[in-house]
Amino acid sequence: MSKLKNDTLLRALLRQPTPYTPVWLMRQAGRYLPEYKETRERAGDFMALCRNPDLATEITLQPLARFKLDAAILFSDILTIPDAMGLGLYFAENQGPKFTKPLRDERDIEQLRVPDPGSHLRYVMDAVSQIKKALDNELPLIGFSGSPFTLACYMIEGAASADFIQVKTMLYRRPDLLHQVLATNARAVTAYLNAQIESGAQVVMIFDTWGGILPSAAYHEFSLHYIEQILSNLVREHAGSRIPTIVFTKGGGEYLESIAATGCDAIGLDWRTDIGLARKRVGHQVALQGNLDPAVLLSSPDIIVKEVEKILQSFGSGNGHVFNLGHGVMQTTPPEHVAVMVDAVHDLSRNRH
Ligand code: 1CP
Repeated sequence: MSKLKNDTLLRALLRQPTPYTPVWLMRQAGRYLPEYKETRERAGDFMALCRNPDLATEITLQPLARFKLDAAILFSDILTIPDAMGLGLYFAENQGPKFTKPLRDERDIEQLRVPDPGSHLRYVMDAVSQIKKALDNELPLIGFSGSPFTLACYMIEGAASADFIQVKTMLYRRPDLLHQVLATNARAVTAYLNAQIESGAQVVMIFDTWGGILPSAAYHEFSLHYIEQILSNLVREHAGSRIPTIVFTKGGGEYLESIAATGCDAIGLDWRTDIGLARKRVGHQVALQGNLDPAVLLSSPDIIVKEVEKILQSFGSGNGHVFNLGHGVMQTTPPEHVAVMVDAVHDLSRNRH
């Protein structure tokens, strides 16, 4: 038995009965909140926030003070792993993430090592422990990592990209080299997530933001295969509780059956997939998380309520749904609209359980 006061997220992820549909938002802490911008200003830059457990805790709690969310998510970033591998992460103002030493040739790849989560990534584990303590068993804490392929995209390009041409070029010209990066990343992600679980994360989510850019066969070979490897090496039970896992591949709607077969507990759906059809395909195997189009939150309260209702209706009655957006909250989202969404999910889902 969990001592959590609100365990609806854990129960829904394990497809157990809940009184209502739990809800949280990808990127629920971030630049759409004025209090986030204020704290970030104080810290100087984004990585300074991640590296300081007091500030990471403060920011994790900010959306929980405003909205009746059913989960907290660690405030950090997926790129902490490549940074700990020595690639030199930095954020240029309004330009997204960059690396000073991206993987440029075979030698760089040969030198790549799995970072020890207890030393190079100690600051993340300290943040997890401190957030867990601050939550005081009110809500579950979600830990996360990028997928090996999504991390490789940034490590090889050296920055965000619209088309990931260098990664794809390596995939076709030197698949052996890309596999070498992915195998190292998979070991790094496994150690990182297991350390987050040891530090107190009660759910873990793998963000495969860029798996959807690949052709189907390449998706299975270069992305899903490594996710499956991670899942089979994760600690699935800690302190007497099952640790549910969520896999989110943006653009992965075609692959639901093969994602479900990896052994994850839940699949995160982006906004393109019909959640009712997804449930028919894999709902007997896994829970589903999603999948309101983040742009709906730019509309108006009455439209938001209608769109929430459509998703709840499409999923239908019963267990196994965690409400979320189909991708991260947009920066221009009015915070009041998030409150409308969260309250609508709770109010409109009670008679479906
Ligand atoms: O203040 C700022 O300027 C930094 C903006 C920011 C924030 C708020 C970045 C830089 N990362 C984050 C936090 C973050 N990143 C969280 C926090 C927890 C939460 O509240 O949900 C999480 C889960 C992430 C994960 C992440 N980082 C992903 C996967 C999820 C997704 O959105 O697809 C990816 C791809 C990144 C890389 C990254 N970090 C930051 C940016 C702007 C980006 C995207 C770069 C790109 O466009 O390719």
